[in-house]
Amino acid sequence: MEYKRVLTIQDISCFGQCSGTVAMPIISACGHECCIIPSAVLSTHTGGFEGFTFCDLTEELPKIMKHWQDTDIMFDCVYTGYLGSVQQIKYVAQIMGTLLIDGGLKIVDPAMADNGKLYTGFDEEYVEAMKWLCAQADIILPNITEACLLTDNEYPEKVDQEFINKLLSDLDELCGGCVILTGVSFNEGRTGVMIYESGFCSYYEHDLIGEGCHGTGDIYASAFVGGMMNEIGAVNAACVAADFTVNCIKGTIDDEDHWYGAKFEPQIPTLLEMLKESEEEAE
Ligand code: PXL
Repeated sequence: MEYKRVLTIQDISCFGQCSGTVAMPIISACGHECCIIPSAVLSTHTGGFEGFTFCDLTEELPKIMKHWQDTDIMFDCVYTGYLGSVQQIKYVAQIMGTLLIDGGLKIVDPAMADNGKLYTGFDEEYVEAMKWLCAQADIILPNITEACLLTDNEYPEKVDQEFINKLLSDLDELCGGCVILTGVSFNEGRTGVMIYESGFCSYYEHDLIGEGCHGTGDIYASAFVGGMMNEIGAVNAACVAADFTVNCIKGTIDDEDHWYGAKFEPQIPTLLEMLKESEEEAE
């Protein structure tokens, strides 16, 4: 396995196990250098805490990019998560165009909504900008809510195969690369991930545990990026990331005091085992 250099661009929520504080340890544990451009620093994430602090770092983005450009610091992959504004999305596109090596991978998690609702602070203009960024990506990782927003489909109470096919085809039209659609549930107590790549579709179903934990989208996307950097392919990376995320939720769900995030750290050894197995199979 080649050692890769990944750049993640997203916020650092200092407490709450999401975004940057999840991406860096997981990608590093997968064996790769993980650098960050923090888009903002918050005292906690916005999902359930009151009175959190927020320090916007938008205008740092082009400055950091310029310094790295002058220093010849380049990346094998840029992975973006939660971004705070339309201006940040524009800067991210510039960074991808400037700091990625030839053939480098653009992975966009359009982290902006869940359970039929946009996160606090996002609006229609932001959704339009995210559509524009996804159109430039090699791989996008929306959940069903984000996928509906990106394709102007109404968020359904329940999905069926026909709706998922339409959503995937609309997403393919938007992105043209690989689509990893998460939270696709056809059966009670089960959920899964759809992987759509070069006209082929695969579905990986797994247990649905509880009502979902905060930050699990970031855990999933980070493990997926780790898998892609280990060159196990999008389908294997999507399956390994799903199993890892389920393990993280299982290890957290009984601890009521840990409502704000998922305990991913104790599961890292199993992630590495699953990656190793996948790598060996891929050889
Ligand atoms: O996990 C997504 C996320 C990331 N960063 C911040 C958030 C959220 C979700 O609410 O509030 C600041």
